[in-house]
Amino acid sequence: MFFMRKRLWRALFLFLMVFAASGVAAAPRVFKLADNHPDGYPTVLGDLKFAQLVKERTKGDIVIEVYNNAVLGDEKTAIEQTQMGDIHFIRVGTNPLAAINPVMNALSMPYLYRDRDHAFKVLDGPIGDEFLNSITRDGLLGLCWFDSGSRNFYNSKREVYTPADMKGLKIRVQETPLMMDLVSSLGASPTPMAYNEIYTGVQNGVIEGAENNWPSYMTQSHNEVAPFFTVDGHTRSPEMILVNVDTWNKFTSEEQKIIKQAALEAATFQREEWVRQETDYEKQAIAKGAKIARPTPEQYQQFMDAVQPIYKQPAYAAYADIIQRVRDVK
Ligand code: GTR
Repeated sequence: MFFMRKRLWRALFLFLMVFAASGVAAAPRVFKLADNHPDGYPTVLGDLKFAQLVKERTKGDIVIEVYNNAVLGDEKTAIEQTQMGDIHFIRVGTNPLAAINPVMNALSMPYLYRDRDHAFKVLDGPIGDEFLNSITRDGLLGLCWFDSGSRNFYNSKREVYTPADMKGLKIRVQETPLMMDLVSSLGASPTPMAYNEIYTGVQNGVIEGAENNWPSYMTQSHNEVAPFFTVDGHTRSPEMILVNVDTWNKFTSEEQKIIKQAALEAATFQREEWVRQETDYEKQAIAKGAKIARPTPEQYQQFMDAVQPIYKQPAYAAYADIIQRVRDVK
């Protein structure tokens, strides 16, 4: 009897050893990441890089599936679903996030950054970290900062060199009061609308233009309906990968370290990809007949002057100290 049992244990032990050596792993844990951009867009490439690094470094245990092209819903809905945990990760910018946490406005104020370098010094420093963490209040945690360039106006009607040229234009904006205030301060008429409705919106005259960076302008084919593009760089809406806080808390601290590190490396990759694609799309826009207006320094100053009253509005003056800290970053 005793020998029988011993043999049984040995057989079981052997079986387990063979099983472990065969590399049969436990079923992977699968998570969803939402992005509203098409295949090949810099943020989507960044998302995929992130997913790939996490999968490699957890030996296939954590699998992040990238659902781009807004297949999980428009940006507003996708943010809400990520807050609820139906979506686990999302790539999104400060403008759409301001709808759930207005402090995000502080990083999207018009003509806030001197240039790209300044923006990344802010985002990669203590201020950027505070923002990645501040959104935990709303069930989300930011993991890294992606590049999204600067936003520019474009329309179907005429060349725009100064705020006076903007007068009365119906411009689509992201669904946030700051962007509405910005467009109003330039004398145009803001219309909040989902991203994927812009093209037909311009086509059927509900709006006459919108504002965005080069990759968005071109990948959404907005150049076809709104060929007058003004390089005014009125704002940056830095983008992040965020994770639902409950999802995050269920990871072990070792896994959290891997995920955070993967996000940071994916961001480095994404920023390089961004610069490359931004230049390409600008060239493509010109080749495809977009009429590019580049305001002179004096005209540019008119845009800057026109938006200054926004800084005094109570909703944004509330963040005057953060805004000052951003400006002080050298
Ligand atoms: C893009 C951004 C999108 C979306 C879009 C918009 O630059 O990457 O996530 O916010 O702008 O204007 O709706």
